[in-house]
Amino acid sequence: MAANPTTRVPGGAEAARHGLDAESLQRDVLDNLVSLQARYPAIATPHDWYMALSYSVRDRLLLRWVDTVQRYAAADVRVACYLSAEFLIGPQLGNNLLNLGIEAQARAAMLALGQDLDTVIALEEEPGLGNGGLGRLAACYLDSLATLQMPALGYGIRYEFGIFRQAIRDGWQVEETDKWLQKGNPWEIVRPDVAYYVNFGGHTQSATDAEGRFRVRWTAANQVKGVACDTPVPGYRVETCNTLRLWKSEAVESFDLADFNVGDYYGAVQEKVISETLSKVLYPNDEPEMGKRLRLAQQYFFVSCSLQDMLRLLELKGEPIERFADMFVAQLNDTHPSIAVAELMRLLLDERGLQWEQAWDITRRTLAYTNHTLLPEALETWGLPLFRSLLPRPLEIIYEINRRFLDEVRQRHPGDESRVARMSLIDESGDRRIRMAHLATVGSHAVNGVAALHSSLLRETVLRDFAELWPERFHNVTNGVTPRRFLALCNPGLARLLDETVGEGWIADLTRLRGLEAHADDAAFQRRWRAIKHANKEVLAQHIQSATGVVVDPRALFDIQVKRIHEYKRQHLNALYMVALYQRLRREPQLALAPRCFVFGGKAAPGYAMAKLIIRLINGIAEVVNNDPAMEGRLKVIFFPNFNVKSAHHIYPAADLSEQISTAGKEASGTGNMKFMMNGALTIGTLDGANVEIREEAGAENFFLFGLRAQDVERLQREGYRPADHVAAHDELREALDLIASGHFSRGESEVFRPLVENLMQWDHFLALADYADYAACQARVDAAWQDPAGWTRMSILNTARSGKFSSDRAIREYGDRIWSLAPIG
Ligand code: GPU
Repeated sequence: MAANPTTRVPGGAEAARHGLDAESLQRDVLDNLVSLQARYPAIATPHDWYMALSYSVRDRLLLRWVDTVQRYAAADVRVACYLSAEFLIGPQLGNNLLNLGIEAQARAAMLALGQDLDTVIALEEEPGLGNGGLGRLAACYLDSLATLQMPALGYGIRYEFGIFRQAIRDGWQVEETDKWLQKGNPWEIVRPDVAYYVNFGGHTQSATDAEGRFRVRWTAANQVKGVACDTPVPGYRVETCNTLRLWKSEAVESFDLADFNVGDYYGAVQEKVISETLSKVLYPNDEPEMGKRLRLAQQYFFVSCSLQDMLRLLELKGEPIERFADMFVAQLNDTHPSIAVAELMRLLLDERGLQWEQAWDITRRTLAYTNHTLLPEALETWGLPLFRSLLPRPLEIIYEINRRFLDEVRQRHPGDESRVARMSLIDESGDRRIRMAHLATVGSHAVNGVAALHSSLLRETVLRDFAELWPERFHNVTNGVTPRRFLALCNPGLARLLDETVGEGWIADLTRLRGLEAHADDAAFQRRWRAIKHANKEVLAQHIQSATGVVVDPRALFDIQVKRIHEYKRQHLNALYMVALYQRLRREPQLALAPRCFVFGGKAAPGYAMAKLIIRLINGIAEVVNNDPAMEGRLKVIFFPNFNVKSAHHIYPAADLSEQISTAGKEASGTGNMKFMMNGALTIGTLDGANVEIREEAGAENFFLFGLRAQDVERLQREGYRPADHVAAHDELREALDLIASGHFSRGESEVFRPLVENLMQWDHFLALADYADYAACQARVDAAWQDPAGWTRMSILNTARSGKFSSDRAIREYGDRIWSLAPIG
């Protein structure tokens, strides 16, 4: 953890008053051990100690938490609500100690109790409430919102089972249930009194109310209750402690009782089972949509609860409904919460009796939409029959929004019916479907992409017509990651050196890392830099050995690709290169190549066969390479199982090379690329997503660039791409594919990888073969650069020094200034 936190917190009497000193912590841990875990030290399990310490830390957050909530309720300020189906928050204990500045005190307290703090921290179950980048981004943004003391709330779903645990058996991914709540969650406070009802199914009726106004009544077939489960989100060394509010579904008792009374006990239980299923499990698909009924129900459930909660908070603030948009802004994290457009309209029209124009004005001023993908297969749409059966009233509202919107389009472009069809909220080309990205765009005052390139492509392709109609609504906010978790917490060795070199201020102002540049060529500083990296690699080597049994040498170049497994991210391009290297080394054992350790990590969606086959391939290559004596000291291949936030803490700090090799134009931003850069890894990458800006910041000479550009990719695919031509033109590539097809990496079974090889030879949708030659050439430049340690270390230092832009603090300031009109209240 960052150096000497004792200097950053109140000391002596001041600390004792806040209960932040080691002695009072020790006392409370003991108390909690008895009063909450019902255990004495002599019989306490390590997990009991974890719980006792976590409760003690949570207690120390409570005062700030309550104060912060009160401040927001009282102040005439706008609150940012971040609506997201995923929050991949990662383990909490270490992070909360860091942000409170009491890590040293906790260490001393635990030591006095005979416990090792790091061991206790390592026991925390990962709250895996997200799939990958999108969910982790939401968590980084919560950390920055609190640190910048901006009034904010995160709203999402409290999944009982998060993302599955990945095990590897015979080289294949096997999914295991994630029972993260089994031993209890000390960070969560359930609030049975903060609960809302959500309608599903049934029918609507229109009638005139007592005042003679037209009103619609939705008679639901089923109601589900959402109960708030709150997690504190403390800022870094500030008084602010924001809230992550996740909704858990419960059965509505009155429904059960009614059925029970008429004797339908099993019917009542059945009803209960359905409503309690709603927040049971996170859908494990990253990007491709799956069109499942329960998924739509989850989305509507958490959006409706969140909007109802905002309306209740408005009342608590004593503000009239007309002021809703002045008091709240809701950021939609991709289209998953985009049903908010229809639901906010419904609440304002049907429940509050507002007129359409006023309700629409409030809705649009409240909502803003972030797009996270251009991949057509990932753009959410819902078939009308499914949508109607689940959400009849929201569907009517969507029809009316669409009618009014298309009138506007027709007025602007008379006679241009193909434009009307393109822009409609309903896709009428096949079976009729609702286009959620269009709904989100029409219902928002701001739309943004997540990296400069992505935002341009968004304006030029997927949302082109909309950008033409409302150019002023379109923005870019390049993603960022929190330097607290992804540098200070996970890389304590480097954090100490940074403190010493540029001062401790870097943790809350990452641009201060620029101060490292002056030391980039200093031989003594370089030695310390390398020693830290080496120590981090030793730690990762230990974890690799315990997870896979394979021993790796920390002196090798650690070449790492960790992220979800996807064809567009091209783990298979990396795999092809490993096979080629293996072949070269087999043929020419004396070849002067730097020893490399390739490390992969990442989950495949359970239904994504090709991604699972890529995992099998990497493990197949690993098995052959790691057991070949001729490869000893030259080449190692590791598939690190169950990549998650917890294991990420050991992986980013140990990387020499960061693989960011997606097909240009396909990765919206990437955020792993930023975490690697901060920790001093050099990037090998395409001009895709935030790589473009990473290269700009680092300097082209400190980045290994290869591959087709986005416009080349587009042209090649338009003109007809022929993967076989690239194979014919490149012996090494052909031999690598042949070796894979031969069964060499599948214990002689040549059938195993056939679908993968055939797919590449015939289609290669993501142009891995077209980029292969340039990738291999670029890897040769990496090899040469590695042979010069001083030059490499200089580049590594400059990458960290110039990573300031990629702090989520910068990103959140941009959202605050450009999209939310929201200022910190310190
Ligand atoms: N992303 Br859409 C996800 O992780 N899941 C999704 O469902 C969608 C996008 C990612 C993008 O792939 C990645 O490029 C980006 O950095 C991240 O969202 C955060 O913006």
